[in-house]
Amino acid sequence: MSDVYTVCGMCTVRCPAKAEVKDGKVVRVVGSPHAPGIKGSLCGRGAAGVALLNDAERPQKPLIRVGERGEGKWREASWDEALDLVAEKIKAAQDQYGKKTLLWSDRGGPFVDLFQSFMRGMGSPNYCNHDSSCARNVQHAALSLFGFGRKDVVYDLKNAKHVVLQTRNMLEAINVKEVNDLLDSLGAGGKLTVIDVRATMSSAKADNFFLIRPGTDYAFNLAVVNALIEGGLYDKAFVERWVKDFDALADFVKPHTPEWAAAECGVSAESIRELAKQLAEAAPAVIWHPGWMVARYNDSFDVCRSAYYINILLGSIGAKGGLPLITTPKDHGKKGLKKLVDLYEKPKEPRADGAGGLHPHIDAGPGLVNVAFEAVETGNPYPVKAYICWRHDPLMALPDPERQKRMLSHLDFMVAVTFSWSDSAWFSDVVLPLSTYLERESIIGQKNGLKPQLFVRARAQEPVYDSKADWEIIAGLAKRLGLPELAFEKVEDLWNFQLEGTGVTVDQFAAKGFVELGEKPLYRSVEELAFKTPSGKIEILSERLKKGGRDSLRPYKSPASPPDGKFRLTFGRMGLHTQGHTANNAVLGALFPENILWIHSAKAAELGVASGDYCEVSAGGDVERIKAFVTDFIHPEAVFMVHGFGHKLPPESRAFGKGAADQALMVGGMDLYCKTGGGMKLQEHFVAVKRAS
Ligand SMILES: Nc1nc2c(c(=O)[nH]1)N[C@H]1C(S)=C(S)[C@@H](COP(=O)(O)OP(=O)(O)OC[C@H]3O[C@@H](n4cnc5c(=O)[nH]c(N)nc54)[C@H](O)[C@@H]3O)O[C@H]1N2
Ligand SMILES: Nc1nc2c(c(=O)[nH]1)N[C@H]1C(S)=C(S)[C@@H](COP(=O)(O)OP(=O)(O)OC[C@H]3O[C@@H](n4cnc5c(=O)[nH]c(N)nc54)[C@H](O)[C@@H]3O)O[C@H]1N2
Ligand code: SF4
Ligand SMILES: [Mo]
Repeated sequence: MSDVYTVCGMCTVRCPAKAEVKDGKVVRVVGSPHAPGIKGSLCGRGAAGVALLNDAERPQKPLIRVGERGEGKWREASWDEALDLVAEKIKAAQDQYGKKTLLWSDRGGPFVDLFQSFMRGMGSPNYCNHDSSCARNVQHAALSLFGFGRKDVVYDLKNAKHVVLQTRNMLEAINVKEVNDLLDSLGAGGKLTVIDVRATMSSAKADNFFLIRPGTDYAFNLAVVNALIEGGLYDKAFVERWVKDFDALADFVKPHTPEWAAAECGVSAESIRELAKQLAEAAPAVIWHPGWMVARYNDSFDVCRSAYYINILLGSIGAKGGLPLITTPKDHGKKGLKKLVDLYEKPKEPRADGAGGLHPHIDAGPGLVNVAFEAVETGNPYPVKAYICWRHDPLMALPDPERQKRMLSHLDFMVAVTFSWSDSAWFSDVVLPLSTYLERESIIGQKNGLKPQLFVRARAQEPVYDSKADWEIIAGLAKRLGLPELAFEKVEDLWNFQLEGTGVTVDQFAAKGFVELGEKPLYRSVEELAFKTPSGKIEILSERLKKGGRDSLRPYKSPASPPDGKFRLTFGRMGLHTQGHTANNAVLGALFPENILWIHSAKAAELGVASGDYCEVSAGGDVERIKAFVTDFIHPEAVFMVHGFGHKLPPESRAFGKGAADQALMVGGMDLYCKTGGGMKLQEHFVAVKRAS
């Protein structure tokens, strides 16, 4: 038996892991014993990763479409033939429509440097990731206030004295280190407040739990800001030194008293005031989590901004136990990775989605993939004809798959790179099978926390099927498309390129899978912490938003209650599944085979629905079948389901037909996104529910 230190790949968090290998096969995967926050254990999904390896229900060879798009008729091809075809199609589209006609989308994360450099090399500005359906609103909220992004601060959960989770279910929407750190803080006497539309594992551990009316979080937060300011409970020294336009905020929240919010949210005014008091007592070691999956409402961007106002007023920005600033290798006297993306010049042409150009307040980095799809459909601002869909399943992850298929039908060519079947791969012209994370290496990633580190995924065993690693596929394409710089023959050559100048060598990763670039966690003092805004301060009235013609302090608008007989569709995670790609996992699917519909007991009684009954949930012509879970612990206006079910792909026999697809009920959802924050509005949909016959 031997150990290979690697990185879990069962979700996007990528926890440090150890694969135990016997006779060249991985037999077990556990958490890295060397990473303190991991404590040697992965989550259930991580532990089930081995089931992926021998799963015959994943694409095993490159496939080329022979029937109509989406019909599911394929022929197997060699890698040479498939890569030749992909290169030829990309070239043909670029010859006809120009370089910028090439679109890319992926799932973001620490290993995208390779992909971004490929797109730069190809001369197209249209690199996108999934984030308009995830964290764009919170990213733009951070950019607007601080001038830096959401990941430039750390959530110092371990040292926090009071954590507030709002639209966050940390104990089920798992990041192993975060979960461990939160539990450590609670063990040491820290307080937890949870604000949700239903009870969760997180609320079960909470000191305060507020079950609020769906979509009223902005009102709740404005009332907390009001209570902090009017009650003189805020950190005056911090505000004086670091906050520009505090008076504008104080004026703005004047009418938004806890009494006012009580009527909106269904939470008593006293409990809002009491919460403000508790937070002030724990300040600055307070984290009001600004959110992660915040592509939900018309005003989700304002919710994120207002969560940051509270952290600002409590002085927790830059504070230990609050939201301290990340450090870079430079802060520790070291040098970071050499970037592949710097191999090529940034394409000068404007992005098809307008990010950073037509819409200057929108971060051009990952753009807005849903808006790029509009360009595919309309040819505006220019034709987008070739699409590389890499580790992304938009037909599951963006709303209204039928509409998306109509949009994507305007493409000349689409290729999916994936390790599992997905609706989007099924709709492509070519499917390139990626090796599972246990069978492939990654490029080296850099994590800039309190103590920065470099980390890498090692190959724990050879591929079971005819699949390849990301870097091998990119190298194959690069060779064919005139980018010799990316046509690495060996992964060590790629790693050595990245490590140049860092003083770190490839062999140093074997012992732990990561190399730390600092002696100890570094808390930079607020004085060193330069806000990257024009004024160098936290800007309540944002110059960045003004440039895009957007207001900073937007009035609260009460969300519509569902029309009679309808419910607001809400969704989220559970501990044993990742998005849409684990429903067919042999182990995880057996443990939790289908999602269920949470519905309030009073409403269920009106509909004659009992727990365990099958229901039909419908909207805009789509009908989904799902089992009911009747409970008092959800707001009566909402129904809730875990995302990622309702698969209907023939090769996925275990997941086929089980549960409901929330995204299919979001008919018209491709047109709903926040023009200020960039996030989609996935919870602005009402559904009808009835007992299935
Ligand atoms: N097990 C597991 N863990 C994961 C993932 C996974 O797929 N599976 N995915 C990862 C990813 S990509 C992300 S983005 C994160 C997401 O992490 P989270 O955002 O924490 O997870 P969710 O479950 O999507 O949503 C959290 C909660 O928001 C609640 N909610 C819905 N509407 C409202 C509302 O109007 N107000 C309030 N206050 N609450 C509301 C839901 O009931 C849910 O409990 O999880 C990450 N971790
Ligand atoms: N209706 C609705 N829509 C949602 C959500 C929701 O809760 N409800 N959640 C939103 C959120 S928070 C997010 S983050 C997105 C997620 O959306 P996606 O990013 O699309 O989700 P994943 O399932 O993580 O990955 C997509 C595909 O990539 C493949 N894959 C997974 N890992 C890898 C890998 O390492 N490499 C490669 N090449 N392929 C891989 C999977 O097999 C899967 O087919 O969806 C968003 N959309
Ligand atoms: S949170 Fe779980 S599935 Fe995600 S990387 Fe960590 S162990 Fe793997
Ligand atoms: Mo996400």
